[in-house]
Amino acid sequence: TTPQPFAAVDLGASSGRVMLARVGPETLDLREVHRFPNRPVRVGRTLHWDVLALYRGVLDGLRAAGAAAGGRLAGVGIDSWAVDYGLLDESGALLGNPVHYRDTRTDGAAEKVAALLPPRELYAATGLQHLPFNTVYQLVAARGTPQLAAARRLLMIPDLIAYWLTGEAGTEITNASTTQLVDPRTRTWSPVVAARLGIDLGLFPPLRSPGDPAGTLLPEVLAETGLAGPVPMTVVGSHDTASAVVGVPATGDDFAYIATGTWSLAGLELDRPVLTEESRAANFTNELGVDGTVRYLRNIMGLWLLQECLRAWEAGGEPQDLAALLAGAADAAPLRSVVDAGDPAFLVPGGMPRRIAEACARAGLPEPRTPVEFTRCVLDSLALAHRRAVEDAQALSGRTAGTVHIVGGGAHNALLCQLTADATGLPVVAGPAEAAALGNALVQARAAGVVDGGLPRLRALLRATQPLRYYDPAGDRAAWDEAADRITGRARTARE
Ligand code: LFR
Repeated sequence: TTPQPFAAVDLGASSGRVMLARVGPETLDLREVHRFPNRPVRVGRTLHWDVLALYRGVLDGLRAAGAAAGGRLAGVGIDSWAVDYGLLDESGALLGNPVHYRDTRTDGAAEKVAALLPPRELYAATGLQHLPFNTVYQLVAARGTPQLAAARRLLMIPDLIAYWLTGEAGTEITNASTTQLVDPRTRTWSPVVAARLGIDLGLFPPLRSPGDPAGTLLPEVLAETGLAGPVPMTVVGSHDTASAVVGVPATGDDFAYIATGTWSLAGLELDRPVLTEESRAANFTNELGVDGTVRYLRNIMGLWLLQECLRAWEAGGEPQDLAALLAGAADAAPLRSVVDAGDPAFLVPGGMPRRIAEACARAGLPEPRTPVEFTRCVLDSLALAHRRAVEDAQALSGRTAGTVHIVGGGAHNALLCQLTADATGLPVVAGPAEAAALGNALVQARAAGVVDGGLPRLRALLRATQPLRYYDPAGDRAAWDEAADRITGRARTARE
């Protein structure tokens, strides 16, 4: 059988891309056909996503994918970051631009939610880690606004784009699980949580699962993109992290994964959620994965820390070359200055070098001064946070991990991969960097009958076709242990 062409749309917080995957029973070839920036826009006080620019990028990308595939696509799937949404009025028109999860409108919302439903109960019912921007906090923050009052429908970002492409509305389950309104045991809405928080579940169109059909591209979309119809859309793990975990090239189940990009999402794949009080205290999440799995993980600030430093240096008239910084950081003194990369204080944009330096000073550590020192500080801190998440996930779930897989953009960052191996004391397998797009394409190809089997079979295809890099733990164990203790102690004091 000849390989079939699938377009995987993957929208990240800093860029969107459309990839063309040619998939056959034994082949998987991925190529980027279009990449476009995702630049949030502040209007007044509110930070928005520029969702029409993203949609235009998707259309341009589908046109490029079609051109590269000879005008015909076997399918389209879309994934993006989680938690954010657009509101539609009665006619299906979008009511305002979706608000960015890093917007500060959710300040104080957690207290309001806690007054309605204590955090322990909320965790026992949904298994979701506390992130200040979870959809429930956004909805509580939006309460009383004319926009929410006028809304007849709520669509998560990938579901919104899919609605524009096909005219059909649904709520994809892996992404729905990040709203904090889903019970991970039943994998459906929790009416109790919604009722206690006064959230109308009727706003959400029906739930659907990866592999389900998602309609066909509208005639206007075919005209815009030059594609020959019909082009089916398939529901994929529309939360990018869910697709990225499909794209982890693991064998067996003795592994941890770290999906790195703007965030580091570090944890384990489980077949049932862990809803204990210890798990809540450790801020682990039970997001839903593809094929009935649970993504048991913790959010870590990720390469956002470095991206924001780069942005600050550029704005200050001292733009830096990333490759040179990484080369310098590899030779810089290790573990000199470290911060808690899980600290939500780093969530909002702006002034990152200063905030990192202040955090070091508060901990009695030397403040980084040069861009190279900041880079080393960020990477050491991320490696420590990776170690902590991998260890905690095992302790809390009773499962073990003999290997750490790093997928996503950070898989290209050799220093980060090596430091993660050193910090965890475990072998690291790095790649694929485009795990989310690959997971997206594989779920489509399986639904189309091009490949068959469960996640192990899809992962075997990844191992056979994608270049991977291997890092063995090295470095000074005692120094990592000591730094880890210091950070853990500090995080504990901060929580108390
Ligand atoms: C990664 C990600 C994370 C989610 C964050 C916000 O791109 O989807 O999984 O916590 O973005 O949506």
